Amino acid sequence: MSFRIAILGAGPSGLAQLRAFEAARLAGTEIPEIVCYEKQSDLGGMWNYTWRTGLDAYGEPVHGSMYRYLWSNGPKECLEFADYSFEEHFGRPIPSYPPRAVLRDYIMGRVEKSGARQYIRFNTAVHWVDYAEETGKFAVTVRDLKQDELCTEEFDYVVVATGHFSTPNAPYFEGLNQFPGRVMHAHDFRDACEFAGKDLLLIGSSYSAEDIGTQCHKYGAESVTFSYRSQAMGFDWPDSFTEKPLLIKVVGKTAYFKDGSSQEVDAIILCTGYQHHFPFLPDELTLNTHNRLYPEGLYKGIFLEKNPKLVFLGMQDQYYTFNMFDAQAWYARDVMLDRIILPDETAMAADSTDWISREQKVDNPFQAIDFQAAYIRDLLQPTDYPAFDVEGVAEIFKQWEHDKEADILGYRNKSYRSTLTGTLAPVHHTPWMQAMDDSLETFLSEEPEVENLALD
Ligand code: FAD
Ligand code: NA7
Repeated sequence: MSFRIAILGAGPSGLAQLRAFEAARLAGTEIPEIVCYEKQSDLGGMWNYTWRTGLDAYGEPVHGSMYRYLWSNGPKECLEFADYSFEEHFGRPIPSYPPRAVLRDYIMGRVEKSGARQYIRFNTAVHWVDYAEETGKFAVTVRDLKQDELCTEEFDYVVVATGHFSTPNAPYFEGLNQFPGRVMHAHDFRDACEFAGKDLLLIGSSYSAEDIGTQCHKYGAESVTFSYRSQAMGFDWPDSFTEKPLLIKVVGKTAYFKDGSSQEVDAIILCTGYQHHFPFLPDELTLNTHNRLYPEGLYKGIFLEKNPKLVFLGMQDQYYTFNMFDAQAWYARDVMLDRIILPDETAMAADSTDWISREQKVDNPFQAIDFQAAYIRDLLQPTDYPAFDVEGVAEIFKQWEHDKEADILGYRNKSYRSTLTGTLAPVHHTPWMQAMDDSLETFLSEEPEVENLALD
């Protein structure tokens, strides 16, 4: 086949694109030449843990925002690849909420099985992407980080799969620059043990605040105060947690909130989300959006309407993750293989307007789950991605929401049934609050954890 595709990033989204083409190749279809550029030394994207913060060993921004002791914050049954079940990978059923290393192992397993690794150029950072109207081709400039060499190659399609949870949105609050303790963004948070015995202030009321707050409590923080801009999380928190309206200022170690109350704190963590940031894209090719279910300007949430040969994967706010990236990748593959023909720009914009008006009517998490399920169903319909019960997964997400409301520190002890295999997950040997060791070996062992390793 005479055309070339560049995939930028080898996290779950980029790997989904590689896997989609491999599936077509194995089914006898001739596929284009593919090059996947990945700046890290291995695949897995966000699921690779790094101790580094700031810049990496080569001066590139550190991608990782994950931290030690991170466990899946949703049931694994909701993200299962339709062509590779957890049971197939681990050879037996495993509990519903695995720690990071276990999910990474699962992601790696499908890639190794499919042979997609051969397409990836590791330690290679994408620095610039240009598009030439005259030739209809992209020029992708990358830096080989080990050799410290720039090189440019031409492609017919570019798939941007660089993630959007790496560049912090870090607002300033009066007095932060004089605060006598640690101030950091969630992106740089690595180890909750650092905050044992401390009084913490976390700004934000979404996943990062909830998870970092509960992690710090689990590993010994004295107290956790959340400060919200729009809405409190409203869980039934234990006594050492408080939810306050927005921080107004800090004076010394005292934090002052919008309701006139104040609180002494030792450290401040900005859990204020991330920016979609594409420093390698010129203005006319970039995607400007906040973290939402249907980013504007992307047909099917994938194709840049202004230039649909530029494909974006995984740019949505996410309930569904790995299986949604697959649905997008299979659809994108079929467009690139001319199996699906895109409509003209006006029709694409009209379709997006319709989805965006539906998104605007969403006003609670249950409706958001249904919205994302409908979006995925729409993508799956014309492709040969193996059938999966999208609505069944939505029901698990809704149960998960209820389980969190019932017990924010205990919801990870619950089990759900795989919509692929029909198997109900076994209960983990150690309740999450007592499970201090997040290694793959301990998670997969049959023995309960007896020692409280982290607090020894
Ligand atoms: P990423 O995983 O971010 O991968 C992007 C890849 O692109 C990376 O490998 C990166 O190195 C590479 N890259 C970036 N820029 C360049 C460049 N210029 N040149 C070359 N390569 C580049 N999802 C869940 O389903 N369950 C969870 O429990 C969960 N927890 C999360 C916890 C945290 C703290 C965060 C931040 C996210 C969490 N997520 C979770 C969401 C997670 O982001 C997705 O599961 C998934 O990793 C997104 O895949 P992706 O491939 O789109 O992006
Ligand atoms: P999210 O889900 O995008 O949430 C960002 C939060 O930060 C949200 O509560 C925002 O409040 C809050 N925010 C943003 N800007 C401000 C300012 N200026 N002041 C106060 N609060 C602010 O990001 P997360 O990091 O929680 O989650 C991202 C991913 O990481 C997710 O997939 C997880 O699995 C892990 P708002 O509600 O908009 O008022």
